[in-house]
Formats: sequence, C-alpha cells, structure tokens
Amino acid sequence: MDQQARDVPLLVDVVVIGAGFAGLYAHFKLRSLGLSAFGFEAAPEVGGTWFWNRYPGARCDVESLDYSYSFSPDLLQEWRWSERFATQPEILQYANHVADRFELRRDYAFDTKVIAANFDEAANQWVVRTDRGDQVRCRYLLSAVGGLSLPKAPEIEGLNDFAGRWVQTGCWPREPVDLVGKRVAVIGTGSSGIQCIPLLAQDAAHLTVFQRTPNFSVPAHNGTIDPDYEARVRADYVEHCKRNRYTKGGVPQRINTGKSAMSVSEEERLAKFEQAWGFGTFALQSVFNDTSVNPQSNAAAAAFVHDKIRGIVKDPAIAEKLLPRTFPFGTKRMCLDTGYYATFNRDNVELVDIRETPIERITKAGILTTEQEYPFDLIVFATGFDAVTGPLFALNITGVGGVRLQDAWKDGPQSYLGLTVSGFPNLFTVNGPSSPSVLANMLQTIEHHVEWIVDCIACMETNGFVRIDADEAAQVAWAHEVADMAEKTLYTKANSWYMGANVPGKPRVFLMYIGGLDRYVERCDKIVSEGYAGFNFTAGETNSAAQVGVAAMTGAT
Ligand code: NA7
Repeated sequence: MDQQARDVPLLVDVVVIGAGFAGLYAHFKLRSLGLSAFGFEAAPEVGGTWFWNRYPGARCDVESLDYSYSFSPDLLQEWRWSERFATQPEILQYANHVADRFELRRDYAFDTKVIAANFDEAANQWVVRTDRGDQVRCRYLLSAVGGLSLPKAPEIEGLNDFAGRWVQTGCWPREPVDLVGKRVAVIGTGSSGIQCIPLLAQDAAHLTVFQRTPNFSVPAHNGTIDPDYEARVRADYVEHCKRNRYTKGGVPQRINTGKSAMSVSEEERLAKFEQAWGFGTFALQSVFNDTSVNPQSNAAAAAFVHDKIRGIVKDPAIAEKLLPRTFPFGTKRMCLDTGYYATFNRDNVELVDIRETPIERITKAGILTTEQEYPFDLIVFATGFDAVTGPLFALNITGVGGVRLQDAWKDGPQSYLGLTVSGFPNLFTVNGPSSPSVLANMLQTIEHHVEWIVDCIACMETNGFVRIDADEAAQVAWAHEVADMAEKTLYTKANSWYMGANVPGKPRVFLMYIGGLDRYVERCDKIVSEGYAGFNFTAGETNSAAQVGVAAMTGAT
C-alpha cells in the first residue's frame, strides 16, 4: 500500500511511536496544543501490551479503579470495570473505548513498524522510516513503545525440530488456541506463567511446568469491586487520582503500618502479613516500610510466603521445589495469582525443576531434559521480555553524529530523568530507563510523562526553541543518583529483568528509578521550575505548528 493511500504525512510536528496507553494519551495532549501528530503502531489496533498479551489469565496486577486514565473526569465516571483486577480483554476494550471517544485512531498508521529514526542535525528534525516504506520528518519524536513489548526469542536449541505447535505469552495468537486433550508444556514461571498456568491446567489433558526459578506469588483475591469502596472512590475520583500521583507506587497504600517489620512483635508481624496476604495487591511488600532494604524484614516476609506455599501444596516435595530461595522477596516482580500454588495439587499437572534437570534441547516430540524426554503437543514460552531498552533498540535510533542508541548505551542505558537522552535531541521516551515506570502504576507514570513532555514542547514552541538536548553532566549525575538509590536496596541482589539480567549479554543495570513516583514527580517539577535545569535549548528558525500542518498536507518538505 503506498504512503498517500494510507494518509501518512511527509512532515509533521510530532511522530508518536506506539498506540498503547502512552501513545493514545500523547495524541490527545498534542492535539490540544494545536500540534500535528502522527503515530505508527505495529499492531493492527490500539492497546499496546494489552493487544499482544492475550494469553489465558492475562490480567493487570494494579486494581482497575486505579489503572484508569485520570485526565478526563467524564471518562473516569462513565467507564465501569467489572472486576477488581481487570482482564486483558476488558482492558483492551477500555483502550478501544478511549480511542473512539477521543477520536485518537485517525492519525495512526496501524500494522506499521518503525524500523529507523535518524536525527537530521541541520534541520533539527527526525527522519522516521517504517517497514511499509514510509518516510516521515518530524520536529519531535516521542517513543511510547512500552517497556515490555519485545518478547525474548525462545533461547532453547532445537525449536525448529519440534513437530507440535509453540506459542509465546507475549504475542499470543488472536484465534483461540485449542488445549482440549493436549499435552502442554509451559516454560517460565514469572507473572505471565503464573497467570496462565492455572487456566491451561483446567483445559489441557496434561500440563508440565518447567521452572527455572520459583517466584513469590500472592493471591490477588480478584472478584467484583467492593461497592462501598467504589462509591467512595467515584465520589472523589479526580482527587483520588491526584493523590495517587503523590504516592510511592501510584496507588493508594491501603494496608501500610509505616513501621519496620523488625520493630514489632512476631505476633503483630504475622498478623499484618496475614492481613496483607488476605487483601491482595502488593500489600505484602508495602505493609512494612523496610521490606526492600532490611534483609531481616525481607527474610520474615519470605518465610511467611514459604509457609503459605507449604500449607497450600499437598505434596511436600513439590512444595519445596516451589519455594523461592535464590533472591530476596519482592526483588523480582511479585506475582498476583488466582489459584497458582493449588494448581500443583491437580493430577494432570507436573512440575519439572530445570535447575535439577536442565533442558538439553527441544526435540521433534517435545522437551529433552538431562533426565528424560517429555512429549508435547504444545509448548508455551512464558520466558519474558527484553525489557525497557530492547523496544527502543528495535527502533534503530541514531542521534547527533550518527551515533546509534545501542552504542551510546553499550554499558547500560543513560537517560536524563528517563525522558530524554543526551546526544539524541528532541527525542522523548515515555517510561524510559531510570524513571519509575513499572515500579509504579503505569497509567500514572504514563500520564505524568506525557504531560511533562507536552508541557516541554509547549515551552519550546512559545520561546522559539528548535532543539532540546539533555546536558551530559546532568545525565551522568542522574544515572549515579538512580544507581545509588537502587544499591541501597535489596533489588540489585536478584537476577531479574529489572536488572537486565534475564537477557544474555545485557549490561547489568537497574532499569528504574526506585525512589518512588511521588519523589520523582516532585523532582521533575523542580527541574522545570528551575528553567529546565540540566537541559540545553537552542533557539532558531522554527516552522510554526500551522506551517508544518500545511506542509504535512501538501507533502512539502
Ligand atoms: P519474567 O518475569 O521475566 O519471567 C520469565 C520466566 O521465564 C522466568 O521464570 C524465567 O526464569 C523463565 N525463563 C526465561 N528464559 C528461560 C530459559 N531460556 N529457559 C528456562 N526458563 C526461562 O516474564 P513475564 O512475562 O512472566 O513477566 C514480565 C512482566 O510482565 C512482569 O514482571 C509484569 O510486570 C508483567 P528465571 O527467573 O530467569 O530463572
């Protein structure tokens, strides 16, 4: 299909990459500024991560009342979630509703992947190319590609020999996958594996779980939303969301003692853990204030979960295999499940500990471990993502002097505030590395980043600036601050995707700002109030939004 037939402009103020929650909101905000924006989305429709992750049991681990856009009071009131933790289909429906309601689809090319973005220094423009042959120039490039949008390729030898079918949780097929009567394998026990395993077990004839590292999981206690709580939130919904932005995790801390787990008696500690376990959410992590920094408090939480697992799983030998022991509690993302551990009490479910008997290869019939060959009809890879940096590298970005982002970040990502990268002017990254991103409610982090970016662009337009670039010294200082903060916690002790440790060869760097969304937002505000401290602006001849709009319509460059 040619460029004009798809109405792809040749020149636009802003190119937005991605039509997930970040991209959609960016479009909405940019339009309100009177700027022309055009978006590319690899999927055939909106939704981002919620389009791709349609495996059985896929669900958000943030409560749905909080996992909602807050920018429109009307939208907040009109949308009703049916469950406390929304399912993937319902979240996708929500994304579609938002796109329809605010007419956000019209400036997107779907089924279109960005394959390169090069900064033209003379013009202060980005030149964006796609896999459909489009080439678009823009003054600002906004990446809204999401941190968990590039599934890791299955790394296990022999996959081409397999006679059965294989799928990945991170790009699950749109058509139903037939499980009935099938012998199914799942490789991976992170959030995705833990969410889908109970449902696969219900439908498959036999399910074998290949576990490399057991994870901590707590019951989500999903169900309908407590009507009294919902009424209270709705009575004050806009303020509720504003308050969320000034919390550590972007959600209300509904069970929080504000104390060290070691400062209370064992009886009180266990009672609080029990309350948190019974409540769901990430309460078990936040009920005491030192779980992520104090090894003793952390060990107490881990021991509590171990006892719970032993209590649920009937076979003590299987229970022992399911106990996470190799990393501190919560330092790999804790999982929220529905019936995960109890699934191992089913007759048709088997657990293979691949630390004890590693997978040697995939064969024509199934999976060969050092102990035996297991025959399968279907293998499910729930093996995670090349998180945060992977999706940005996939864009093939080159900045000033033709430097590739991959090369600039060969020792780990360097970003000022997770929003901008020195040497890559006029590029903004929503939820980029060294911002809170997944450590807080993503709807909050997305809204905050998009608003910051759009305000910054508005400031540039008003002041006649044509280029913004992060100061390298400010960026280095920020990287140190982010790393120092992480080092003071137990998070750096885990081989997690937070650390980049799940992808062979990836530099080991903690990828998020761990100081809390509240502190981060205040920091960003302060930087703005100091005249965008740490940023360099260049004044120059600028095409006004209106001029660019005309150019885009006429195809002039
Ligand atoms: P995760 O959390 O990265 O989990 C991936 C799982 O797959 C984890 O148990 C890995 O074991 C396992 N894995 C990865 N590669 C292999 C290979 N090669 N062989 C065997 N096992 C492997 O990804 P998820 O998709 O579950 O969740 C990602 C995020 O999405 C989640 O944190 C939420 O924020 C939403 P390992 O622990 O590396 O030993």
